[in-house]
Amino acid sequence: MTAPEESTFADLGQVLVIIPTYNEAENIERIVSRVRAAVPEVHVLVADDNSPDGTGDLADKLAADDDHVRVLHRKGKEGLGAAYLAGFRWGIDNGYDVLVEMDADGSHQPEELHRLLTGLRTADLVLGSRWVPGGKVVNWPRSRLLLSRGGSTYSRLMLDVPIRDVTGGYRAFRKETLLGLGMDQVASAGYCFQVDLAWRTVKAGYKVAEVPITFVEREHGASKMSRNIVVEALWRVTAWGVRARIDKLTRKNRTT
Ligand SMILES: Nc1nc2c(ncn2[C@@H]2O[C@H](COP(=O)(O)OP(=O)(O)OP(=O)(O)O)[C@@H](O)[C@H]2O)c(=O)[nH]1
Ligand SMILES: [Mg+2]
Repeated sequence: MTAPEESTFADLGQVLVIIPTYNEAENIERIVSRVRAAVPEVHVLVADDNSPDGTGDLADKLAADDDHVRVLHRKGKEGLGAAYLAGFRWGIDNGYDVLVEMDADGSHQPEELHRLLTGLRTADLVLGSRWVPGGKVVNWPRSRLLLSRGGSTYSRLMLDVPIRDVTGGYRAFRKETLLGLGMDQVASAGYCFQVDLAWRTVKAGYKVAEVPITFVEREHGASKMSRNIVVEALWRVTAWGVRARIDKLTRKNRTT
């Protein structure tokens, strides 16, 4: 006889961990089983963009053997942001209360998920953070470290958001936060998707908390990071920041 499943985070409601995938055949089985082992009560949604390497089929096999695993098959590669938005909508429509973002490549360790969920008891959005005390990055070259820290600092100053790791993608949202931040107006698809969501959450007045994580560089599979993605993100964050400053000045002039 198996013991009844112990529910540690029942007070938060039903939790869905969304894992977007594009060519993650080498990683998908391992990451899903790590999530299931780390917090057995959560459900997993793999949001696959019709990966040519067969990730979607592997995910279907996992779903066939485990009723806590589901797969959202999408037409083709549309970027991580679009996959998350589709996953959030699917989760909300299917009655989930907490939506978690997690990469497939092992950078976001399922064994640290309990930290994010614990943080969500007193916050509306919890960010797994590399740049708060206790947070760290394992196996990154200096160039990537500088890029990530620099990108986060630039976004924080430009957009005036009090968050140390604003580009990170290991996050837990309450459903109400996603509904209240104007999810349907988010157009960013790539790297600045995370900055966009965090900024909207702060602007909408929600409480954001950061918990330390150890981010581990991917061991298997290819990176989807490119120079174009970085340039696009930099450009967008700059445009958002400049627009926000102009709006602020215009409002001030109107009232004086
Ligand atoms: N569904 C979907 N998932 C994507 C897409 N692009 C990236 N992903 C997934 O999003 C997650 C993050 O992508 P990564 O390639 O790890 O990006 P990164 O962490 O910035 O870069 P590396 O870790 O260096 O590869 C992974 O699970 C990817 O498979 C996409 O267009 N569609
Ligand atoms: Mg990665």
